[in-house]
Amino acid sequence: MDFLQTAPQLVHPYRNDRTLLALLDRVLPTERRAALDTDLDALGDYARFAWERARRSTPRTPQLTRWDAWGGRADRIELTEAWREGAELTTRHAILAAGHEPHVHARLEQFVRVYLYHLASEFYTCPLAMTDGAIAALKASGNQALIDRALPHFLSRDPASFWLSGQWMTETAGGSDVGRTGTVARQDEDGQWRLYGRKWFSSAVVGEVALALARPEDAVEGTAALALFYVETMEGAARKPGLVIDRLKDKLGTRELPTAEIHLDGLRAWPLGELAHGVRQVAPMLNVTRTWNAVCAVASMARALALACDYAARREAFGRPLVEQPLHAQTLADMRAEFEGAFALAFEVVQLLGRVEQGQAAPHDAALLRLLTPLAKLWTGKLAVALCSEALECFGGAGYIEDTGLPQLLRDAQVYAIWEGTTNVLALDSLRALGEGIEALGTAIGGWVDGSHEPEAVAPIQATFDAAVRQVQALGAQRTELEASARGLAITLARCAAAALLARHSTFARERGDMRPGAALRRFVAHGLDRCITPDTADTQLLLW
Ligand code: MFK
Repeated sequence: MDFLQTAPQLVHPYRNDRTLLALLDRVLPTERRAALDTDLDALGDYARFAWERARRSTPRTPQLTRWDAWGGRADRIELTEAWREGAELTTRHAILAAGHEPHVHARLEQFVRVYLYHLASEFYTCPLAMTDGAIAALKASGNQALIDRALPHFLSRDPASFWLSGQWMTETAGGSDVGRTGTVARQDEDGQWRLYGRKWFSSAVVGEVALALARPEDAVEGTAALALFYVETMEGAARKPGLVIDRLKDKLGTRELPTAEIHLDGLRAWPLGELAHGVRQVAPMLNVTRTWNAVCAVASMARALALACDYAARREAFGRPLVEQPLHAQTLADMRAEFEGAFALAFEVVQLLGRVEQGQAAPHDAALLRLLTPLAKLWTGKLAVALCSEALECFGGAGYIEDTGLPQLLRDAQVYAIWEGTTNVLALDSLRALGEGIEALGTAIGGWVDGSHEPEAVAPIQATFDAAVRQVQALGAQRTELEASARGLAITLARCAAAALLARHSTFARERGDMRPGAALRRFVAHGLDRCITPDTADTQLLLW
């Protein structure tokens, strides 16, 4: 019999995730921690079950049936098993509801559930993120009628009454540049607003609600004239005739997620607020979905790392397990240090969001949240691709074979850098937030590294941050240069923040005898924090063609 390699096993994603356990130990009061434990344990069980189930089944994608046998419009979408379980899992574990409970840890308790559920859900978390974002946008709008109508469904703990919301922004002309939106809002003879147009990337068209950007008829061009509308998509069990599904997208990854091209043909709509400044009104939604994006990117990294580490102990080469090979061990430890930095930053954003929403923010918290949200989204999005790619390599050829489940990790990870604004769009967004944000970040970093036992690791954090601030000041009003350097600047600031958070955590861990976070800090800093570039517009032009 030929040699048979045993497959990697997924260790329990909750009980065996020491980074997650340490965060909960550090932040949550004992009684809240105990109350959460059973729920997280069950989500970890489900994640393992879902991984095993996916290994036993042929991969499936959603199927759209556009017409029935008699020529009538059907627009019926058959979903995968995990998607069919989505509402039940979400409501049973209060994955949305937990985030809106009236206490300061609500967001943390929500996002640790998201972190555990995400991959098992087959990206059902995408419409959950948008629904969570819709809750934020509706609350910010103060539109009590819509709040009373939709929030009880979004926050329901009963699958029978649970609703999902989409976010209909992207069009063929307006992807990142949403200001080019062509969908028109028109009032009928009864004064009812109706939407007409084509939305090009409707993630999760299976939802009952969507928030849609549209230009009121006769409004001028540009972003400021757009309005934000609330729509409902279902009439009982049938999709409303004003919503036509043209086709489902054939994507690189997230294949279980039914992303659709749709037409709006008179779908009834209600404005959230004033009939302008729709992007300003949808911004609370964007900032929430970008936080989901960061946490889910970190969840993909955790999965890739867990499988690579398990395999390193199982797989022997050149007479010993991979984990005992110096270069392989070095590679895994490098990945682990980067993952821990990303985890620390994503969950700091989560906690800041919780404090700000619950009115328990310290003076600089709102400005810090506004800056760290795009930084965390863009850096974790890129890192997830790099780390999943590295993890695949840890399996050699097996990492390239579809039915190991490993290539899907990489294909899916690519979406984090694109969804909810590409890396460059997010880097430019971080420039919007630098004004108050940079001082807030400086103050925060000072607090996070205070009392650290790792002066040699901490010194470069402060030095790199100071140099980045000097670069911002030097570029000042030179907009072209500032924009050209925005990505390098954003990643530098993200890495400085992550390193400082690792320093804070290593201080906590060291006092409890755990030296591993200190090792992660030293290694993360050794990988370098500075990603700033000196923009050279003339050279850039020479290199374009
Ligand atoms: C599992 C993980 C789940 C993740 C969810 C997955 C869902 C996937 C579905 C999608 O990907 S949907 C597509 C997402 N599309 C985008 O994210 C659009 C990317 N483009 C941008 O982010 C642009 O920056 C944006 C359209 C928001 C604005 O561009 P503009 O046209 O240059 O607008 P402008 O004039 O700069 O901003 C308009 C207003 O919004 C300004 O406020 P004022 O009206 O008061 O001046 C901005 O300050 C404000 N604003 C923009 N971004 C903001 C913001 N305010 C707060 N936070 C922000 N992030």
